[in-house]
Amino acid sequence: MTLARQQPFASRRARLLQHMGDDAIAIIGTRAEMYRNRDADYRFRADSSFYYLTGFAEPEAMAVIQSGSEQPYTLFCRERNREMEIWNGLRAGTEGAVSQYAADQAFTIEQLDEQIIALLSGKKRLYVRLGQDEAFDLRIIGWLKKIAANQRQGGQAPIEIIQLDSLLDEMRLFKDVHEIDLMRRAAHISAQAHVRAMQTVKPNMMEYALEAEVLYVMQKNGCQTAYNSIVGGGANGCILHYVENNQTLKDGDLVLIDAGAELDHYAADITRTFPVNGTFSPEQKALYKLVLKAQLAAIEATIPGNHYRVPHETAVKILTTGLVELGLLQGDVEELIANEAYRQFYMHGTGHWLGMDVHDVGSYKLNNEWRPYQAGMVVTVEPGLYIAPDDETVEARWRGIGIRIEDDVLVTGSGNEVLTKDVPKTVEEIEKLMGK
Ligand SMILES: [Mn+2]
Repeated sequence: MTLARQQPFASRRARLLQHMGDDAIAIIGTRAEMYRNRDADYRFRADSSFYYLTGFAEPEAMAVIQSGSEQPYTLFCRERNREMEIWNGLRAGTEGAVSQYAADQAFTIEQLDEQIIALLSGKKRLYVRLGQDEAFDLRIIGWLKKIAANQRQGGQAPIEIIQLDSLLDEMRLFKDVHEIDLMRRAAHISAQAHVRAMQTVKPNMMEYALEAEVLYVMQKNGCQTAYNSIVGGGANGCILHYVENNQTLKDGDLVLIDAGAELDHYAADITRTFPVNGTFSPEQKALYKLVLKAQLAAIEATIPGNHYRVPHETAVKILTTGLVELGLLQGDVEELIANEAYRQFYMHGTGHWLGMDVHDVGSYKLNNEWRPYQAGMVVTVEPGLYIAPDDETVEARWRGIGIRIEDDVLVTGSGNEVLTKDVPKTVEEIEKLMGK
């Protein structure tokens, strides 16, 4: 990373410092590599909030940000080590932490315990992430004890300890221009991946083979998957978190793909459902059009002025009305909504915040009320219908159909922008793309 690329991270650190106020210090780390089995590691991925503030993607690092100092940003990281770098790749080291990552000063991660005492002493407020990593919680307590033991030598431990995530989550909820640019690109690459899946699917293909087509586009464009992909044919589409992806895709079934790319720590999250043989059956088409109608209306409701839950309420109303019209539910629509009868077929919410994490941080309520949409928020809109294969309350022809349609929506000052618009979703567009 060059210093110029540090600009978005530096401005986030400056904003965090403003929120923290005087005499405050924040400490945030990113974990070590994790073993997958024996001596093979999982691919490392930096902690989202740590990366958000630092742009530093190596394992085993700790950022300390303090107000009222000439050197507000200290980075602790792994030191350079010729032998380790030959085996495991280059490291920035303490010198790179300053020259490439704009740290005001840097120490090795091994020096953390000795250096942190001086940094903490005299600060009134300590912002940390508590309750997620017990070893780290204990380490903080150890530091505080050490300062307390030095009181007669003038040591002053912080008086208040505050959850750092309460500040960072709120900052991360509102995407800056740098983040929006990355999310647009992640969304576009993910859309292309879904297009490829529609173009390559064939009856008797394995679900994992179709998954490979999706992953191919992501990886070819420099992305990872943001989460484990769901590729479910037929009734597997009714299993909300189906990830086995090891069954045969059958002629006449739909396939549901929920897959999104992660580009430079930013996620996309798209679901499309389409016929394995390229043509929707009448029942599939009826349910699909209903889900699409609900999704389009929910997207339209994802605008400033509406609160978080309006798109969900909009989708539930349309789905319930449609289910009554198709004969899958019987009774009065208002009553079916009030007693949540629709949950037999639609049992999840209509969306979630999206950003560095696929289920991104940020509160959904303020003062116990659903919060309003505001410019810079990104949310998924993903209604679905899932008719269980053994549901004897409906005619046999509906059973085993699972449909979800999901797009990523950026709320703007005047409305919204669908980031994932480059993958088709009407029946006509899909059938045309699939060559029918
Ligand atoms: Mn989602």
